[in-house]
Amino acid sequence: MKNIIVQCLFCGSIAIGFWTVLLAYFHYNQENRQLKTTHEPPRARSLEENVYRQNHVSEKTPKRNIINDKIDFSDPEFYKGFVQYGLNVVISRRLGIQREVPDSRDKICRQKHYPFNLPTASIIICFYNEEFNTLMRTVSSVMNLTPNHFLEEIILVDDMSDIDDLKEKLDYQLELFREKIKLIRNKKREGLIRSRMIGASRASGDILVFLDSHCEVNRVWLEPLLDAIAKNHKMVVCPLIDAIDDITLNYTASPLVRGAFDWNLIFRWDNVFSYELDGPEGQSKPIRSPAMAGGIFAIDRHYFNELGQYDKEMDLWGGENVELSLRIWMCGGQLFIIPCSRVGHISKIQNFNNAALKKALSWNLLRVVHTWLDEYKDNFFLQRPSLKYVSYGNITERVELRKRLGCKSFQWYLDNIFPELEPFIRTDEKEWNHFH
Ligand SMILES: *[C@@H]1O[C@H](CO)[C@@H](O)[C@H](O)[C@H]1NC(C)=O
Ligand SMILES: *[C@@H]1O[C@H](CO)[C@@H](O)[C@H](O)[C@H]1NC(C)=O
Ligand SMILES: [Mn+2]
Repeated sequence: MKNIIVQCLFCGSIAIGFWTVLLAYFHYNQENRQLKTTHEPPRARSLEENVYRQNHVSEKTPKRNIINDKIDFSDPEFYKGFVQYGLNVVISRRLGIQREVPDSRDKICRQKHYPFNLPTASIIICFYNEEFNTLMRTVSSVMNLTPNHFLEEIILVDDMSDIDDLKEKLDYQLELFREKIKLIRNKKREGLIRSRMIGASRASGDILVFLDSHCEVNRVWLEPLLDAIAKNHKMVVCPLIDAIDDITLNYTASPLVRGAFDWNLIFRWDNVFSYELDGPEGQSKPIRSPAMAGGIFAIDRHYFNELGQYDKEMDLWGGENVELSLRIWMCGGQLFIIPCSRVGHISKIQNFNNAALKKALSWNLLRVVHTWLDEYKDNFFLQRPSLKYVSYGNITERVELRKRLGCKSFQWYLDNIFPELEPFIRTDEKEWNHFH
């Protein structure tokens, strides 16, 4: 079933063009909507990841029919907006620049108290051609739900968007929040990874908190993150990502999950062992996570620099989350998901025929493989044999960073942090290429 759908999507896009793909997507999407509900992960980065997720994570998801009669799929405004922004702009415009979302925290979390004195935070939000209201809801939810004395600033990094809404209209809107907001406009397209580094270099808060530009934070979202880092500055923490549906924009609480990946180094969500939730902390207990999903996490600013920020030779996006996750664990840090901190995120379907994104992802992953995987790099190449002799630039600096930080081996990471990454090899590159 999966293959048939994916092949239809793939062939359709070549033969009849993007509109067909989009139609097929809605059909597919509606058929599979039940699968995409509560386990909606955090970052659906590509079609192959969606398919992967639906096959690997969703079996346990309770089925819920959420096809909404009120959505007019033939509305040209809806179609145009969906192609441009990857979400339902009709509803987004209706919701406007701020709204309230349901409190998705566990009861135990609601009773927690956090110290009044915590480090301050710089919130860094990078965007590229984001829908105006969606971006503004990200900003306004942070402004509304973050205690003023913890909020050093919000740094918006515009990676050379070319949409009119994001020019004077954005400047005007931001005037309302003036003092706390810095807007940086890149002079050339830098991609997400370098844009985050640009944002971080301009930050002055104690803690850097990275958000995507299509998020809405929940109540008391920041305090649990700051508190965890205040106790251990080498602790890197992620909120639990709730799902904002790309079609209805409804907000749904997510169950506890941990971040993982397979030998393709493609991120996925993984179940949390039930024994980990025993004890008085129950559903509020921080979850040790082998990997982070991507754009949404908090890290001590000095620690981020000490740890070597990001690999600035990486392009656009992809792979940087796995690279940072490995670096954190292998070089003496820790990575946890804090379930009392909740941030909603719209999982957008990616433009799955974009050659530039595909190329950047391979390039980035190869840099991770050659820097961090030691003798296990062969497992990656068994999955992706066509990448074996592909160039990945100069990694000398990253290899030296690894030495300088005295990082442990990938074997150590497998033994201690991610024993569930089985040395099971399945050569399915052909299939993988269909998805891309
Ligand atoms: C989305 O939320 C609204 C308001 O809470 C509700 O009326 C509507 O039925 C929800 N739609 C779906 C598809 O769940
Ligand atoms: C790779 O980069 C390092 C420094 O980052 C430099 O010394 C070296 O010459 C570079 N190697 C090549 C082949 O360009
Ligand atoms: Mn995102």
